[in-house]
Amino acid sequence: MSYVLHRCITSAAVSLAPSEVERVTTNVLVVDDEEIICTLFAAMLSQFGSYHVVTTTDGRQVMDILRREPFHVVLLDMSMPAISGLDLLRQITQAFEEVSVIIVTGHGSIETAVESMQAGAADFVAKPVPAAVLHLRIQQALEHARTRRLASTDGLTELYNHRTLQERLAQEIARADRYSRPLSVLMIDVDCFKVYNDTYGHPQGDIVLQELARLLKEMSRSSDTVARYGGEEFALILPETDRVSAQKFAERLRQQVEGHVFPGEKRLPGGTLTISIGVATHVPAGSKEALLQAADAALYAAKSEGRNRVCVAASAPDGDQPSELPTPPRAPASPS
Ligand code: GH3
Ligand code: MG
Ligand code: MG
Repeated sequence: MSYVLHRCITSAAVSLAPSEVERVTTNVLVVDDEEIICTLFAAMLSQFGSYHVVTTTDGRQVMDILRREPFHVVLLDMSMPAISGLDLLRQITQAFEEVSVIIVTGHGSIETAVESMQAGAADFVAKPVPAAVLHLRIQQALEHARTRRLASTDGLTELYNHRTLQERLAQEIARADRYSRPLSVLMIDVDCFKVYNDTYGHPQGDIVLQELARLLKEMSRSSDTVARYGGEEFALILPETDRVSAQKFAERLRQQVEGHVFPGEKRLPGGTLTISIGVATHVPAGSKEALLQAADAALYAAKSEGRNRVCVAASAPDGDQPSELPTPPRAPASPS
């Protein structure tokens, strides 16, 4: 059998550090073409706190397993017959940035270690590895991932923060230019949010921002970047999305928020909480700043035209004017 589930949830055998206590169970996927190593690692981890271990001897199954179930850590063998450990590592880190991959190999060299760390591995350990060291390295990788998550996300909404938005946008623009693919950006601002805060207080306003963030995330594709730009402003990066599709998607978002019942919204102007959205589409070789500026100008237009509406930036690469809006559909949101 190449895909085995080892449930290693035991009572804590060691005293747990705070970050370990927070995480009730750590899901670990062990990938090694030798069945004995898989069994050994599962047995080793069963000694320490709560690990839920799944093993596979077939590297080609890894991406499917990761799509089916969330894992915190992958222990990845470097040399397997069916697939290169390095290729698999790249695939995992690209598709699942929240997963920490620890490379485990019997043929460790400095070059391989460097190469795998450059490809996004969280750590590199040589076989044979004592159980206590394996446990420690996993805990360090988790702590590192937690720090990275804190640095890249916004504390209130848990969306990406402004810095991550800028980094992602630069990457997506480079990708769009390299492959001549469409790319759009939405700038979103809550309408009359000051009134809401003045009426119910900031803590209640915070709850609305969290709820709104959840809606935005829920309606986006897993390949979209959903970020809090600042205050009550959000920004979305939509790869593979041209101007017309971005406009349709923005209109769907606007309607969803308008229809959603937020607590106390009756006392807002219009009796419901709404958002305004500016849409801009990347022009080949255009800059990140120009794209954000265009989306911001469109948002400003949406505000001045009365709020609770979508405005599209004037410049478009193909000169194709968006037509009247029948609603949806972009492709449905895929689970992230
Ligand atoms: P407009 O329709 O023109 O956007 O009006 P507005 O009232 O939303 O805009 P304005 O810029 O006047 O006010 C923004 C409000 O958003 C005021 C500010 O206190 C609130 N805000 C910004 N960040 C937060 C936050 O983190 N939590 C809460 N509760 N409120 C916030
Ligand atoms: Mg506002
Ligand atoms: Mg604002």
